[in-house]
Amino acid sequence: MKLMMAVVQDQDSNKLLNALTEHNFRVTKLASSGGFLKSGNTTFMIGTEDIRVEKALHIIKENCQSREQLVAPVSPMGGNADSYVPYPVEVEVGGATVFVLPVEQFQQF
Ligand code: 2BA
Repeated sequence: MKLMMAVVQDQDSNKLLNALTEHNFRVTKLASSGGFLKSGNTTFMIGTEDIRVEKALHIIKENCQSREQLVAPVSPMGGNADSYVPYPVEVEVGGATVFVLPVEQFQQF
């Protein structure tokens, strides 16, 4: 068994949740935030059999798109003004960041 953890953008989360449950994946959806942008994203925990990992990856890829997002500048506030960029910078946020972990034990009570 594997535990998949997929970090996706909030805009894609409902579509992805519906697609995963339609294909009988069991899913837990968590509200999360990215350390870099410090804005909200969504993390899915998906526990599944090894042979279904590729199918889940395919569904995630199909339902999550990458987008440009603006990073607002942070005032230096007494820090080093040389590296301060006074205008918003665009970064490309990926469709999904997925970790696939082995599960040692799975119990339900
Ligand atoms: P954030 O940490 O808010 O990062 C959002 C986007 O900002 C990233 O998109 C990347 O394009 C950029 N970025 C992040 N750190 C950067 C840095 N040090 N310098 C320059 N640009 C940087 P993605 O790579 O697609 O990541 C989207 C979200 O997935 C991340 O949001 C974070 O929540 C999660 N994530 C990505 N890699 C991770 C990792 N290795 N471990 C845990 N979470 C991760």
